[in-house]
Amino acid sequence: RRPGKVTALAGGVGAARLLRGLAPLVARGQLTIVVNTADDDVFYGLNVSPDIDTVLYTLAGLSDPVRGWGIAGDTFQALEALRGYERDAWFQLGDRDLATHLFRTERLRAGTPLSQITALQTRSLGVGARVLPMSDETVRTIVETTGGRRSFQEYLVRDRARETVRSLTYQGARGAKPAPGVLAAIEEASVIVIAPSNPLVSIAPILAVPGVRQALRRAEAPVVAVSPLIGGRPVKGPADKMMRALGVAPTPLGLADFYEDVLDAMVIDTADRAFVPKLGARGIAATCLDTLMRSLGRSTAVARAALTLGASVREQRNLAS
Ligand code: FO1
Repeated sequence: RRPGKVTALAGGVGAARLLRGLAPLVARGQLTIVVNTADDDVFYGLNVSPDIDTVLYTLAGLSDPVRGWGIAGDTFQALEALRGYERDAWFQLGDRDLATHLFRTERLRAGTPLSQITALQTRSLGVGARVLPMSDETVRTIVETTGGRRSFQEYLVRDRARETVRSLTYQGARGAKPAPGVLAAIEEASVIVIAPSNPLVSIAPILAVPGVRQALRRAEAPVVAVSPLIGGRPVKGPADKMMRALGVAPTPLGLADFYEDVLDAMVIDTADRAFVPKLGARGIAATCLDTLMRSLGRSTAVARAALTLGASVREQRNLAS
C-alpha cells in the first residue's frame, strides 16, 4: 500500500540515509522534503547549503558513501590551489561540488529565491522528490561555546565539535517565513516524518521558523520521528554531547520531551527497546528495529517502519473518532 502524501523534515547525512529508503516507497510527486538551512554559510564567496546538497546528492545517487557529504569520487584541486593563497581554507569544497555552489550563488545574487534555485537543481539532478528549503530568508545557527561565539560550521568542521556548547540561537528565524509550499506540505500530508537528524541543530531551526510548529501541531497527519540515537549515541556527529550540554537527555524520552506537542510516534533502535512502554505512557506510540542504515536495504526497512507506524496511529485515531 502506498502511503499517500509524505512530508519529511530533514537535516543532512542521517536524514539522507532515511530518505534514500523512503523515496522509492512514495509515489512520484508525493514526497516533500523540508530541509534545514541554518547550517548554510558563505565560503570563498560561495553560498553553500550543506543539508540541501546532502539530500540532493544522496537522492541522485551521487553522494560520497563514506563521508556522507559531497560527491563520490570528487577531487579537490581547486581547494588545493586556493590553499596556495589562503593556507587555512578549512572548509572543503570538491571540484564537482563547486558547480552546485557557483550555480546557487550566481542565481541568489540575481535575486532568485533559494527555493526556486533548489527546485531547478532538484530537476537537473533527476530527483523525483520535492526538496524545499525551510525558508528563503537567511537563518543561521550560532553556537555559544566555552571558547566563544562560533558559526555552526566553525563549531562542527573547523573546531571538530571539541568545545562545550553553552547555548544555541537560530539567528534570523523569528523574522523568517516558511518557503513557499512548506506549510501546505505539512497540512496536506498523510504522514509527517522527522528524519534521524540532530534535533538541536537540524530539526529545531525548522521548528523555529514561525508557523511551522503550529502547522505540525494542527496537522491531521501523525508526526513520526525516527530517533537519531542508538543506545544514547548518534551514528555521526555531536548530537549526544550537545543534548547533554543543553539539558536534553540523549534518549528517546529526551527526544520526545524536546519535540513535545508536535510528536505522535517514534521509531527507535532495538538497543533502546526499554523506552517503548515509557514513551507509551506519554502517549507516544513506538516501534523498534535495527536503525543503523548501513545499506539501502536497512534504509528501506527503517522508512517502512516509520510509514507503518504512522498508518497505525492514523487508524487508531479513526477508530476513536
Ligand atoms: N563536513 C566536514 O566535516 N568537513 C568539510 O570540509 C565539509 C565540507 C562540506 C562541503 C559541502 C557540503 O555540502 C557539506 C560539507 N560538509 C563538510 C558537511 C557539513 O559540514 C555538515 O555535515 C552539515 O552541515 C551537518 O548537517
